[in-house]
Amino acid sequence: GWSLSQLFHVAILVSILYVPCLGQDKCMGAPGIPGIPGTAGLPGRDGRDGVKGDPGSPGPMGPPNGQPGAPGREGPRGPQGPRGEPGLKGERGEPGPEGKKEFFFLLFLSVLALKGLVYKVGHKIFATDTKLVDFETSLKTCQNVGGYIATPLNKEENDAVQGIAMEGNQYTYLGIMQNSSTGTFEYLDGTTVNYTNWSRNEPNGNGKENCVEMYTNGKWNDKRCNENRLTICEF
Ligand SMILES: *[C@@H]1O[C@H](CO)[C@@H](O)[C@H](O)[C@H]1NC(C)=O
Ligand SMILES: *[C@@H]1O[C@H](CO)[C@@H](O)[C@H](O)[C@H]1NC(C)=O
Ligand SMILES: *[C@@H]1O[C@H](CO)[C@@H](O)[C@H](O)[C@H]1NC(C)=O
Ligand SMILES: [Ca+2]
Repeated sequence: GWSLSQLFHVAILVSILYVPCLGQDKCMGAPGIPGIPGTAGLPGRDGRDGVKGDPGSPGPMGPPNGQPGAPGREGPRGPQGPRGEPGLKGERGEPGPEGKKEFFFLLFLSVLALKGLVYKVGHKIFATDTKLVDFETSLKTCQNVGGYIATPLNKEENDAVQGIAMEGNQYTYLGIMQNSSTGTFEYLDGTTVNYTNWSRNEPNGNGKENCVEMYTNGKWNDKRCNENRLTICEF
């Protein structure tokens, strides 16, 4: 049987274990005895490389008569030096194809200007070489000097061409032709004329006079293309 003192000890033990838990839903047990430490784990992986260290101090000076070291790196660009003396003038080059054309054009013009055979109207310059040739030859002469056979597009230009024709007292062919299939008079690029100054009863060629000449009074006449007429070019 239980002695009174044994019961008393049990009561104390029960009160130590349970009284602190009175009124609580859960009750923490008493902490257990710490376990024995585990055995050491496997060694960890190597860490990342550390930052580069400072360069070391220069080594001791080599022995005398040693080899010179390699040249150092190029330094920064220096300031600009003073301007050099100008070089000798080069030989004059051959004129290019355009320059040649321009040269002959200017020569042509200056000779004609002296003779009073050049007229300037707006952006156009009209000039003659004073030669009397057929339509085809006039056309080629003007092309060869970088121009175009005279083609008056308004009264002012017509007056300028007339001035030259009157000065030379010759008729001149214009840059206008009759279209043989349609019968209309066209500029040489094929567009229909939008300015004319036909003489009375002209054109009257009925398709047989495909070129256009200007009289010394400035009026126009349709004419065969093989007559000799004063060449007047425009530029
Ligand atoms: C004549 O006019 C027609 C129609 O506009 C055109 O197709 C033809 O090229 C012209 N001919 C000439 C020689 O200009
Ligand atoms: C005729 O047309 C040309 C362009 O093709 C223009 O320069 C000229 O001023 C025109 N003339 C008239 C009288 O409309
Ligand atoms: C026709 O030409 C003459 C001479 O250049 C000029 O006096 C006249 O005004 C011109 N007519 C027209 C419509 O351009
Ligand atoms: Ca005619």
